[in-house]
Amino acid sequence: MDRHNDTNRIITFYSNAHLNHSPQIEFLHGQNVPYFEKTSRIENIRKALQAADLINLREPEKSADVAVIEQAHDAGMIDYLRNVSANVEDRIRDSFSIYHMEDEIKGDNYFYESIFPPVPSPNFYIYDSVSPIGKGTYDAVMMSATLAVESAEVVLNGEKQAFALCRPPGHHAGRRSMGGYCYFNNASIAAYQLKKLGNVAILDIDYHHGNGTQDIFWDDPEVLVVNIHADPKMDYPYYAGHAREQGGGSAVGTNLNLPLPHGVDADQYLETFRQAVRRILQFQPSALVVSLGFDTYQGDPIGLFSLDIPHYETLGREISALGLPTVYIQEGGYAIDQLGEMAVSFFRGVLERR
Ligand code: Q9C
Ligand code: ZN
Repeated sequence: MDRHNDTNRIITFYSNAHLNHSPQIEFLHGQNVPYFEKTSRIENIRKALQAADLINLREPEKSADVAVIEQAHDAGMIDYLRNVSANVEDRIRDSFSIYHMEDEIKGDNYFYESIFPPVPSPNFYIYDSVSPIGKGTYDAVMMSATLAVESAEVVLNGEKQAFALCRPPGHHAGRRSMGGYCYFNNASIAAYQLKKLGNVAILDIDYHHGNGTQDIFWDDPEVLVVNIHADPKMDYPYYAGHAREQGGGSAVGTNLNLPLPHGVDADQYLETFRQAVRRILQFQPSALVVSLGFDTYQGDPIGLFSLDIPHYETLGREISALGLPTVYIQEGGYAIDQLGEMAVSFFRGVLERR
C-alpha cells in the first residue's frame, strides 16, 4: 500500500479496561489534589484520532500471557499487584484496624503505599504516592501491556507501524518497581517482543525521564534507550536521568540521557531531538519503540516545556522518516482538552497526511 495515499491510517490498539482504573486523588505536600492521570486522557485522544480518520481501531480479545510480562518484570512484583488489586478492601481494612480506625474508612478504595524503601524489596515495590492500586487496577494494567504486545505483534507480522493507546502509562515502572502513575512498562514489553527482529531502540519523548525503561535495559547492549526529558535536578523522578548514566556492564553507551532545563524553547528541544535521532541511526536498530508523552506541551499542568501543537507533527514526521518498524506507546500528557489535537498533529506527521 502506498504510504502517501489519503486512506492511510495507523493500526491502533485500545481497550476500555482502563476505565476501571480511576484513582481520584494524589497527595501533594500534605494536600489531596485531583489525580492528573485521568481516564479522559485516552478517551479524548481516541475520539480525536477517530474524528480525523487517522486510525484503524482494534480491541484485543484477551490479555497477554503473564510470561510475556515477566520478560520485563519480576514475578513477585506481578503477583503483588495482582494480590493487592484482588484484595484491596481487606488490605485497607487491615491497615486501618491496626490503628483502630475502621470507622474512618471512606473514599474510593485505592491502596496507597505508605513506605518507600530505598531499594524495592518483596512486598514493597511502589516507590511513590501517586501510584495507588484499586480493584480494577490489575486488569487495566494487564490490558495496557497487552495493547503494547499486540502492537508489536502486528509489526512483527509486517505492518510498518502501530500505536498502543496505553493507560496506565508505563515508562516509570522498573523491573521490580512501580511509580509515577506506572505499573508495567509497556514500552519495554513491546521492545522485548520486537527483539525477534534484531536490536531495538527506544526513544522516550515523554517530559519525564523514563527511569523504569532505563532500569530494565541498563545491562542490555541489544537495546538502545534514548531519553529527552526535564533535568532530574529540577523535576520528577529526581534520582535518575542524568547525562552521566550511560548503561552498565557490556551495555555502557547504550543508554543516552538528554536532560533539558525547565522552560526550554521549542528550537532547542528540536535540536536535542535531532541529536537523539542521530544516535538511533548510528545504532542501526532493526525496530523502534517510541514512548510518546504529550506532557512536553506548553499548556501541560505538570510539564514545563513549551512545545506547541504543530511541533508534534514535526516529531511524528521525523520519527516516521527513519523508516524503521515502529511501535508508538502512549505515556503521559495531562492537558486534557488539548491532548486530541496533539495526537492528531503527531499522527498526521507519522502518516504524512495533511
Ligand atoms: N505536581 C508520567 O508522565 N509527579 N508520569 C506529579 C505533580 C509524578 C508522571 C506531581 C509525575 C509522574 C507517565
Ligand atoms: Zn511524563
